[in-house]
Amino acid sequence: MEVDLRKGAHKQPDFLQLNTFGQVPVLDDNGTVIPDSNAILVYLARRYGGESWLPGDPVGAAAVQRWLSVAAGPIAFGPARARLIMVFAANGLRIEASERQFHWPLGPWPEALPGFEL
Ligand SMILES: N[C@@H](CCC(=O)N[C@@H](CS)C(=O)NCC(=O)O)C(=O)O
Repeated sequence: MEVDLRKGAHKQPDFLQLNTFGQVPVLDDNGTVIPDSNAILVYLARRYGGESWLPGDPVGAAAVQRWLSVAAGPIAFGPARARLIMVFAANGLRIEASERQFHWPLGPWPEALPGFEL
């Protein structure tokens, strides 16, 4: 389903029924509705993947969760927010703060995370 963010379709009642936060993405998998990118990834891994997609053992599960947290934290508040400001001219957000965070996730520290490969 297409959602025209520029026209505010994500804030209309029909979309808010799918995601009360009025945000994309939302997955509709044959009637199973899952909002939130990380929740979607967990759903898809459990529904269609196997242990290699989302391990059940403590260390493997923690490694996956760590990457999901990176996506929801520094990536979301750095490059993703910078894009929001530049592409959608989002008001009330400061480009300087996002630019600062844009650079540090791309620095040397990702190599310390399990499963990091370039
Ligand atoms: N935690 C959410 C964040 C989603 C998000 O920020 N989506 C942005 C587009 S990438 C959005 O819909 N922004 C519109 C708004 O917040 O009003 C996720 O990971 O799915």
